[in-house]
Amino acid sequence: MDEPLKVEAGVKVRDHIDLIEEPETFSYHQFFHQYMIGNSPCLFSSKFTESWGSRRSWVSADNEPNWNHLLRNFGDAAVPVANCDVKEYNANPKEQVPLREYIEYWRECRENASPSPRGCLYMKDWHMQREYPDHDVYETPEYFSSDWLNEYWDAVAVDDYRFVYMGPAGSWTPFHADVFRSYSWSANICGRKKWLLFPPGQEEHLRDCHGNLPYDVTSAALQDPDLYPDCQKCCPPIEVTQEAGEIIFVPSGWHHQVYNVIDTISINHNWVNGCNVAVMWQFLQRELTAVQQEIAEWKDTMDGWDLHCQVIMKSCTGINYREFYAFLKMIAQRRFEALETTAVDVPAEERMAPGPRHAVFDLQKIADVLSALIDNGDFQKLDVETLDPPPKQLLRQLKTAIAQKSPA
Ligand SMILES: O=C(O)CCC(=O)C(=O)O
Ligand SMILES: [Fe+2]
Repeated sequence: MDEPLKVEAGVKVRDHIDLIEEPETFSYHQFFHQYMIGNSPCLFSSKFTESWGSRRSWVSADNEPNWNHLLRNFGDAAVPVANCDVKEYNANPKEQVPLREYIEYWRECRENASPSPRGCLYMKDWHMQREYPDHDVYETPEYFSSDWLNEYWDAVAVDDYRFVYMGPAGSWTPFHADVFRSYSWSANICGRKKWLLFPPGQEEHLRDCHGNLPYDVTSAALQDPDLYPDCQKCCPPIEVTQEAGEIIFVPSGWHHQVYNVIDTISINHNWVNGCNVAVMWQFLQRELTAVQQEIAEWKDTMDGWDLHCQVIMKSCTGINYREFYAFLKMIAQRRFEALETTAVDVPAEERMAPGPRHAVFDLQKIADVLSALIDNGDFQKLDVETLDPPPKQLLRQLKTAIAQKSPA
């Protein structure tokens, strides 16, 4: 079926989602409103990655991974490798191996053209950027630059949400939604991926008779109404093919399953900002509820049950309510500082540009979520007056700054 042409210059529809073709004519403002606020997926053409070092040095003339370059530069790095043939809960078990060893395996797979006895191995979630910050590999496009998640984790700890993936044809990532229900962008350095995307809420129809989400949405078991009673209600996924050099934007809370159609290397970031921090907060509340249900039987007999729930939440989810407060506080304080050095009389269309001009919008979104946090009964049980500053004081500061800096 022919897909309609979009009216906007430089935007086409391909595989039912927008393909943004021209960096020159696509503004941050457009991405902000249409895709981040709209929570709608899109693809960016390979023109957006043309200047990246990795698009040249990580790829050989025949568009295959440049093994020798990778070995020379990163051969000793310890990288996480998942076994796609083994299901552990709803993911694959991982082990750390030197990249050199993984590339050896990959080359053997190709030469033998038959499945390896070691299974289908997929190198994923390697924090390459953190380990090799000085290599000229890629630049984060401006569209994805309002990134509170990496801003916070860079500042407080040795952690980040910037990853490299490499895998042979047939390697894949099981059905999931991203950490904290963040956005993700993923750029193919070489290769081709097939994405199955489900709008938020559709996954509810994919729960089995015990309430669990599937590991593989293409499994024949989903057609069995005794096992998956609501599966027929689920809309078919949006199936997107992403070619070399293209970047896909996966919005918040969209479940997805991903295949490497041919040998593929990709770079991906997860990020949260003022457009989806409320989605993250909703997710954290659901995570806490799940922990509370899990240990409900000890609620009346255990000292410090609420604190205990927070400890479990931190270990399962990676963050708890106090840390979420610390996250909001740090971003707020950085925006206060930015505003002290920025003029406010900028034209409206520039106010949403990345950087400090985003600050008033960011403060407003932090204030909205902080109000909800302050009103939350589970948060109130956590000795919040000992936080520095106490949450209500931070909220007052936010409101004052917003009132002063908002254009009349
Ligand atoms: O490329 C993959 O295998 C998975 C990537 C993914 O899930 C993401 O970027 O959110
Ligand atoms: Fe993902």
